[in-house]
Amino acid sequence: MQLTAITRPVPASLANCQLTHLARSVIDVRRAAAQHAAYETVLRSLGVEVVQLSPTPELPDSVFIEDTAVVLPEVAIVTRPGADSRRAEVSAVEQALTGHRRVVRIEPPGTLDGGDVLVVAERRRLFVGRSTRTNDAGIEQLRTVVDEVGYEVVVVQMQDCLHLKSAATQISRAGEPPVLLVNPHWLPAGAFGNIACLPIHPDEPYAANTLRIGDALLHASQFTLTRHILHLHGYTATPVDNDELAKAEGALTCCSIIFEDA
Ligand code: CIR
Repeated sequence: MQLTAITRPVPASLANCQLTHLARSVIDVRRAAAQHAAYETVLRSLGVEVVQLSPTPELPDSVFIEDTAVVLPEVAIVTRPGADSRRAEVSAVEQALTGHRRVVRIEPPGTLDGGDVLVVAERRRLFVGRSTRTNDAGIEQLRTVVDEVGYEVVVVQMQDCLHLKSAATQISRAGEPPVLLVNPHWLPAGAFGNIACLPIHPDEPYAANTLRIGDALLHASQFTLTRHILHLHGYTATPVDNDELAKAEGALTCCSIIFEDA
């Protein structure tokens, strides 16, 4: 199984990024770029083919490429990001995906950010956050597309966080009974039905974003208390530095679109 990750470089304009729940602080763009390069190196070390798109200095949030597409084995959905300033990000991503999948687009008035879509393949279910970025029209368009290929959409109304995947990601290996790492304070009770949920450490509200690649589970290095909880539950997580990109409200999943190539 060959995995491909599409990434995008850290733009010089990163300091002009969208911010919703964080106060603006000084971002060291060179340090962010170094952390991003190290993230790509970790992906390559896991056997992932990294395809980096051309730089787009005029698009401050373009490094957070996850928000521009949802890629399933059967179809790729190119999103219409909820923030106006991010809409121009999608065309290059659509082009890059065209060789790999049938591509469907979210159309106005729908909005959808990829960070709001948590795919639990074992249940053929997409949990979709209704957020400041993702609206009902976007969710309904997504539902129509994925219903045709056998996935159910379950809407989750989060609070106090940007995207659903800020609050929950899957930590179990593909094919195993699913287990999610969650921040329960940002989620309604029972949001994931009977899927097992492991809560993050309450002192680390941003620690629920992990990136599972085969046997490896990547986790932002600053969240040591949650990593200890993961360890106690039998999950060995690999720490990856991303605290500079976190100032732009980005996490680990945001920086790539990862999919299996046919
Ligand atoms: C934004 O607000 O759109 C960016 N500054 C951060 C996007 C993070 N993306 C993600 O969580 N999927």
